[in-house]
Amino acid sequence: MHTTIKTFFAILIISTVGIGSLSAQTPGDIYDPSSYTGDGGGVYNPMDPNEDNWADENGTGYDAGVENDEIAWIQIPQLSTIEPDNDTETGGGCGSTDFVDQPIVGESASYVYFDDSQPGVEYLLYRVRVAKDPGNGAFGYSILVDTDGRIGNSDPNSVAGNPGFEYEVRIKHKNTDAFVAIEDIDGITDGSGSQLKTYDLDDNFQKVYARFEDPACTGNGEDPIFFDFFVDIADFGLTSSSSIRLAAATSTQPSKGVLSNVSDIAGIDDTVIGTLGDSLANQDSVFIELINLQSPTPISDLGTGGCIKTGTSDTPTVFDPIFDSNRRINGYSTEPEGAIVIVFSNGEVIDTTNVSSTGF
Ligand SMILES: [Ca+2]
Ligand SMILES: [Ca+2]
Ligand SMILES: [Ca+2]
Ligand SMILES: [Ca+2]
Repeated sequence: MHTTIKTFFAILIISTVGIGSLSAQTPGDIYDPSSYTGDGGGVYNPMDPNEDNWADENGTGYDAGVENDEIAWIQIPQLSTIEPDNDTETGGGCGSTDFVDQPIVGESASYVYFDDSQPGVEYLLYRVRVAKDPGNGAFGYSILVDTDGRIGNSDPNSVAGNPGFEYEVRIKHKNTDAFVAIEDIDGITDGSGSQLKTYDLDDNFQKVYARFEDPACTGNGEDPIFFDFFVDIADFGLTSSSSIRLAAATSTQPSKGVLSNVSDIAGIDDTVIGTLGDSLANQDSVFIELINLQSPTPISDLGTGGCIKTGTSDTPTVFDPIFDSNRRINGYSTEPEGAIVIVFSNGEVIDTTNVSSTGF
């Protein structure tokens, strides 16, 4: 009898290991799923809408040569075609804070998606691609958000160390108090933004095996992974008509916000920072360049079939002459109603308004 039980356990353990190793590294596998059970008593999980623990559209893993996702992720624009490996300020190359991508197949380092499919709640999802699973390591992964359409000198709250981001959505990964949080960082540089909302990491976060990464990291014994995470836009105080611009960054010190200790910025070879003169003279100027690739995009445009708007808007026309005694400035614009008009005087912002059907 004793011998029989030992044999049974031996077979059980071997078979469990076998199943695990077969499925452990299949690209598209949500291998660290969320336990999110939905808002309002439902079971809808925006990161895995069909609840099959697979990120791909078929539930079998990504097809060969593609990342055919169930969610229609939208790429966050990059300054450089390649987000290279080994461009981290802190942390190792091909490591857990090293963003990677694969531009040859059109796959990026960071993504966004808006989901308003459920009544009463509007989700904003983010995805970033890193070279290595951090395990239980303490790292930070953040999306920096501009919500007022201003960055650099045009943002009155721009300061050295934060060129105009109003919010940070950040993952504090696998520490004693891990979370996903929305933080108000307007004018804040030292990572001490005020938390507007925190979510349990087990609920609002999942890990997925990616298919693609920088080829230089292939074969290092580590698999590239996606971090998917999400928030409710009401927790920012935003609505689906609010316009945003986004940049992603990692940190090796997740006790604070990412701007206090950037490891890797998505969409730029960080090793060129400080080597190319004014345009990329420092971290702030890189963020400004990245954000200025984007036009402020309504959140409602970030759903299936949407995109982040790019390019610059037409210069508005001002009715002149303008005298010192004028209290109002009027004009018109070829941009759609609701477009933001910013009025400067000697480089200083003196007022903003919106384009209406009759001008501004
Ligand atoms: Ca799924
Ligand atoms: Ca990188
Ligand atoms: Ca701003
Ligand atoms: Ca980078």
